[in-house]
Amino acid sequence: MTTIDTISDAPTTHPGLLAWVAETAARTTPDRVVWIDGSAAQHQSLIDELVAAGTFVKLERKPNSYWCASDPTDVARVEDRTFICSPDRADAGPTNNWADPGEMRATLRELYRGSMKGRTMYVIPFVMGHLDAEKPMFGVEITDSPYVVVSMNVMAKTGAQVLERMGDAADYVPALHSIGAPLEPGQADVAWPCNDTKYIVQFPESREIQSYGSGYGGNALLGKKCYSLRIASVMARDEGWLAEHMLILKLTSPAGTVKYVAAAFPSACGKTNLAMLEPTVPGWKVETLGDDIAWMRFGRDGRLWATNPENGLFGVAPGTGWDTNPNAMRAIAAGGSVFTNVALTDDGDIWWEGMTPQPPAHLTDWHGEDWTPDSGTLSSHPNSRFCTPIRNCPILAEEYDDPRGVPISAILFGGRRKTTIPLVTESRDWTHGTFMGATLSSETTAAATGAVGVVRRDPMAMLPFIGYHAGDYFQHWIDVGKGADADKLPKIFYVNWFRRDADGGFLWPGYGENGRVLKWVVERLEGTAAAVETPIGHVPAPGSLDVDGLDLDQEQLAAAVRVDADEWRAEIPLIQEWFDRIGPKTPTTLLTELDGLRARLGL
Ligand code: GTP
Ligand code: SPV
Ligand code: MN
Repeated sequence: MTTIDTISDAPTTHPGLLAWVAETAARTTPDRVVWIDGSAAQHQSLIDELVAAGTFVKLERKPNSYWCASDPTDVARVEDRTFICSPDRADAGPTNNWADPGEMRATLRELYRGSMKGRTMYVIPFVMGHLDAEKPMFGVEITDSPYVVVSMNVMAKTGAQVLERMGDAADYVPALHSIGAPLEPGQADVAWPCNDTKYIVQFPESREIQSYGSGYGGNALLGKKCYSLRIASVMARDEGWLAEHMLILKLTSPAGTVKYVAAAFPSACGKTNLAMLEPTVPGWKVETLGDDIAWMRFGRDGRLWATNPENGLFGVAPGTGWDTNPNAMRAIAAGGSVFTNVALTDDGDIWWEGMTPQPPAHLTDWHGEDWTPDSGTLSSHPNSRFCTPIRNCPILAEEYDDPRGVPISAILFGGRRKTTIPLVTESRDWTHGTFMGATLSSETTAAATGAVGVVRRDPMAMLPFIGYHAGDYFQHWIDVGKGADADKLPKIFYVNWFRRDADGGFLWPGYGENGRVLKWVVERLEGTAAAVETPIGHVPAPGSLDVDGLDLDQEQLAAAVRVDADEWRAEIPLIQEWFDRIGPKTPTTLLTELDGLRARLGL
């Protein structure tokens, strides 16, 4: 093996970065090192290589777009293989996997030894958020996966512009990724190389990320969940801001009043759909700022301002159709997308369950097998994804590119619950809203490996993404509220689009009709909509939710918004159990909220 000269060809003189790249190349022993420059030409040449390797299939029916199937074992985030390696185990808290950082580093060091043999090591300088932010959030991902490079080029700002801005001294988050599939000389490659051993590791104190064995989404595109949520949540705690699993949307009323709303729903529970909503209520308009991550800081005006650190959409494919999310359909039609684990049509397009009411007569499914509507299997994996530049979104708000972000008026928390949780509930104040977020529950989805449909607490939709102790995270939310002017804080609401009737059908039609709930939220902010006080908060008074033109009988609507005291009484022990699990760090204010709820329910 020859030693690669990583220094003389490098497009930077940043000494720390050069040292890290040299050290990583020496350990992982790739055949060559390529610096990502962010150019269209380099992006295209990587795509061409992926096509030649059989990883990508060029789509005939979408401009510059590609189909790709992962290894069937590498289809989602692996929460059981995700670690928060703080020096003190207590700092990771009861909701994260922990390992001693020294031991974890040693384990990974061995795994990375020679792990890029026969492959190219790519160095991706990137920035999450604005390049012209007061303190740009730099990262550098090293990876041996060209799929990851192409996806990172879509999801973040990458390349020469970032290196230039970093100069010789900027701090950055080093994010090392290897698929763990070295190639011996002459060994044939596979379309999706990966390793059965997987580690997704955050070192929060030193702001480092190391990932091994998976090429998929949040496991491998390290700027996304690993940096912008797990590491950033720790930065946010230290610096007094919030890094959240939230969409950001701009809502304009028929009168022209603009409100910005952020909403946290767990993975595969509706953020992308709400962010791109086409409201059915006449005159209301939604524009998109972000569909997955919000960073929120207080402005000089005392309001909470949100930015979306991402540059692309990594959206759930199934269920996305012209009737549910036409703006996502337009975004993917505009080109420049990578589709992973969806089905291929015979004429070189993509399809997935829910795209059209009638499936095509024949498809190639995500396993590469022939598929017909009679196959009795899903053509696309439930967590199949489209990766698309956010600029493709036809309703992208002009403020998207403003480094200051937008001032948030309302925060929605929501989950996927068949029972108990009403369509919409308004909190009394920030602390009560924090209680709603802290006790948020949802049925698990295919976005992570493991059982689907199991109810679990997913606080602020951040369970898999809080980079520290969940009790401290709750306290941070409370402190953020305490330090602020109450009148300027966003109002907090709890929503549930997924309540079911006795036959298992959705009580609420969802999607574009959710604009009716947004309208009620705005009218509550403005003090014009009526609400009923209940033990759990304020819910729409009869007649206050605009259901004009909606084909929904009164009984069904009542069932969607109903607060069922028995269901809530059954929920109390689950909340208690959850706080017991969080332990002594559960803020007393949240325990007091729980006591209050108990009393109001007559317990
Ligand atoms: P992540 O990207 O994993 O964080 O997911 P997300 O929160 O952005 O979820 P997304 O909007 O992609 O929706 C996930 C699934 O929920 C899709 O299959 C949607 O079709 C479905 N969904 C979204 N909104 C609604 C709704 O209002 N009602 C119903 N019934 N389903 C919805
Ligand atoms: C999620 O699971 O919340 C996602 C997809 O947004 S991933 O990038 O894989 O984390
Ligand atoms: Mn997400």
